[in-house]
Amino acid sequence: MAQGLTFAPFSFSMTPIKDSLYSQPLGHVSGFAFDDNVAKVFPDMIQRSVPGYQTIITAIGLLAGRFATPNSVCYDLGCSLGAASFSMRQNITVENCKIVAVDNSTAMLARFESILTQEKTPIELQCTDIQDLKIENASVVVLNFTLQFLALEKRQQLLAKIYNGLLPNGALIISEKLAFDDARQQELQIDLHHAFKKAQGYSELEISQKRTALENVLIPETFAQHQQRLKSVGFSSAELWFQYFNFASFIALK
Ligand code: GEK
Repeated sequence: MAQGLTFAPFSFSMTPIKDSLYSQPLGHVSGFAFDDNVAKVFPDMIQRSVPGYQTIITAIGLLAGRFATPNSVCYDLGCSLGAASFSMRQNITVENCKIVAVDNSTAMLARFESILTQEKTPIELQCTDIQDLKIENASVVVLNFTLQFLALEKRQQLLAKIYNGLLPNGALIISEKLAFDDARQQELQIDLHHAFKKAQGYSELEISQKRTALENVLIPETFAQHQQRLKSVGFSSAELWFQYFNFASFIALK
C-alpha cells in the first residue's frame, strides 16, 4: 500500500510521487518552472533537495504558535502545496487568526486546494504574485524558500512591504539557499549539498541538469546581504536560527 509522505508533524494524504524529472538526458535543459510536472512530484523533490526542510517546516509551526496574535493574519508567501501553512495552523491557538497562503503557480495551488480542509484557523488561498499582494495586520510572515526566486532588485521592495504590513513585534521567517563570499566555502558548501542529494538517491545527471535549470532562476545571496537588507527596511534584528550546509532559515523581528 502506498504510504502518505510525512511532513512532520502532519502528513499529506496524497500518494508521494518520486521526482525523476531530470533523470534522463535532456538535449536542452529549460529554466526551472513551477508547472504541473513539478507540482506533482514536489513533496518528494523538496525533501530530497533541501537539507533540513522538515526541521524548518516543524519550526515554522512552533514560531507561528509563539508569534501569532488574536485577530491577526499569518502569511505564507510562495506556499507551494501548503506545508508551512499546515504546520502553522497546527500550532496557532489564539482566536480569530487566519492564514493567507499565496502562490503564483496555479498547478501548486490546485493541489494545495485538493488537500485543504477547513479548521478553526482558516487557510485562505490566493493565486497571485506576492509582489502584488496587499499585506496588512500581519503577526507572522513566512517566506520559506521563495525570496530566492525574485529578481535581486525586487527583493528590497517586497521586504519593505512586509515590514510595513507587520504589527509591532511581528516576525518574518525567511528560509533561503545561501551564497558565501569566501570562494573555498562556496565550493565546499555546494559540494556538500550535492553529496546530500546523492545520498538522497539523485544521480550525477539529475543533480547537474537540475543545477542548469535553476541557473538564473534561483539566485542565492549571503546571509550578510539578507541581514543588511532586512535592517535597512526597518527590522530591529535578523538572526539565523538554522543552517544545514548552504540552506538556512532566519527570523527577523519588527
Ligand atoms: C514550502 N514555501 O513547501 N509570487 C508568488 N509565488 C511565487 C513567486 C512570486 N513572485 N515566485 C515564486 N513563487 C514552500 C516552498 S518553493 C521553493 C516554496 C522551492 C512560488 C513558486 O511558485 C513556488 O511554489 C514557491 O514560490 C517556491 O514551504 O521549490 O525551492
